[in-house]
Amino acid sequence: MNEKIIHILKSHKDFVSGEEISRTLKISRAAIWKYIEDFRRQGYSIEALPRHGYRLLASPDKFFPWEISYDLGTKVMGKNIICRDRTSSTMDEAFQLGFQGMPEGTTVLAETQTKGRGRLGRSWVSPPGKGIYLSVILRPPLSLRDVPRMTLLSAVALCETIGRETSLPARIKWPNDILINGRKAAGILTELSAEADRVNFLVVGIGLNVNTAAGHLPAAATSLKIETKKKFSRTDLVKSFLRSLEEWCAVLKRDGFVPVLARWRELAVAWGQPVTFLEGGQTISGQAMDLADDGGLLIKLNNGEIIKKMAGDVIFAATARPCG
Ligand code: BT5
Repeated sequence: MNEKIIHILKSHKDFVSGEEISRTLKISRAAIWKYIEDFRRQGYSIEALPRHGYRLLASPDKFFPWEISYDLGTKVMGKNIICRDRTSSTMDEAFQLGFQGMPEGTTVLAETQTKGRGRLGRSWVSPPGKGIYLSVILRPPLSLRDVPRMTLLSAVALCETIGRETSLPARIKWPNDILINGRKAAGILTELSAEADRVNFLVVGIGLNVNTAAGHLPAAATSLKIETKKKFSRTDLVKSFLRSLEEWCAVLKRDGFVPVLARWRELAVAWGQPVTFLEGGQTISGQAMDLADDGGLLIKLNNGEIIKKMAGDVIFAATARPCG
């Protein structure tokens, strides 16, 4: 009912009468009033005038399922949305839901995470109310070998979202970072539940620094606000990302990975640049050459040999700044 009432208010630029809401939703006007009071307690600014009805003036800067679902327009992504004020990690919650059989596209969002994680046990700094901490369940018909491609696909969707919504020059750094002007604004984490060679489901996690101040982030990080001096609607960004993810998943289904990889290559930084590659305490120096068709990174060593890496961290020698 929350969703229906907010959507009616949102679809009227001006007042909408209590009578009309009551007629549409078949609930009493007293019940509507109770919902309105509840919304106000949650931070909504709603004007109520006798003989005019209700008018939505402002929505709070907070994740609510009914805010994400308004005008979302997707068929799968974000059809089930769970919003938490605080959680250990949206990955944990999404995994629980995945095991319970929740469908593809189920999305968990949190205002903050107490144990937000990156790869290899690293942590993801998740200041409250400023960033996007999102996990989405995917159930693609993929073999284990092809799973890294979903990280690439998600990176394309997120990078395009940032570009579209902010006009910032967002770029992908292999395999899972989104950089803006050389600093990390977002990271992507893909985890999976699998049996033998069969993927049950994947969880793709997105951490994006939106309105976060520099003092709340690691030194090599940035946020959309730091880059633009402007505040962005986290809800609009989430919606835009879910649409983008759905579109790219449709491309994958229809045309395979070739167009995804092509777009990834266009959006990526580092081609031809000298890099240092870190993996399990080992360091390799060379030149980042290209993306392999399976999502691996091709590195030309100083002796001319070309090797492929499937996991690890890239450091640009030019800046000597680890962005991972
Ligand atoms: C990643 O790991 O970049 C993947 C991050 C995924 C986070 C999302 S948030 C929603 C979902 N729930 C979770 O618990 N996780 C996902 P990795 O490549 O390992 O990078 C981790 C490194 O990024 C850290 O060691 C820090 O150096 C840096 N870092 C941590 N927090 C950051 C932040 N907020 N912004 C930029 N860099 C950060």
